[in-house]
Amino acid sequence: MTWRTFIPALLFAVVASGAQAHDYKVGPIAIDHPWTRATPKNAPVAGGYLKITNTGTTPDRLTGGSTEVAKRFEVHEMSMEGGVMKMRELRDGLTIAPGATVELKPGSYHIMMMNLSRPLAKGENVKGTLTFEKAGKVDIEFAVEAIGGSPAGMKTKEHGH
Ligand SMILES: [Cu+2]
Repeated sequence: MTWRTFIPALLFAVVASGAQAHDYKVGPIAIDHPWTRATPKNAPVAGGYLKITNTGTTPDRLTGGSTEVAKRFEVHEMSMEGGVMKMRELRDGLTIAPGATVELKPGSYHIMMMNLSRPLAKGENVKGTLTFEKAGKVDIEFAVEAIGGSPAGMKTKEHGH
């Protein structure tokens, strides 16, 4: 690689990594890398994943939000019950203790975008908001990653509601 090609390659790498890691702040709440997965045609739901850190001194709660692609937005918990993976909506929201980081990820806590109005395509960004009980509302964007393996199929099946 000559210097003529090296410089553009370096710039591209910086831009690419900038797009990968995106974060947001609202009050003492820090949000890291919201992402979701591309969905097959006519998929009714998509999961939303991100890391939330509470840098404050009092607990806060993720109580809801919205996205531009779904009518409903729910905060879900996934857990093993008697050897079966179950999901349920956290109607009181997800508590983030002071100093704690909670990761919403496949197989664990997640955001459920329900009644999708269109399929999600890899590489696009989906605009949304998150609402915290104390810190308030924050605009975010979910980066759409490739269609996953089993979790995507599993979600479709388990979210027949
Ligand atoms: Cu769910």
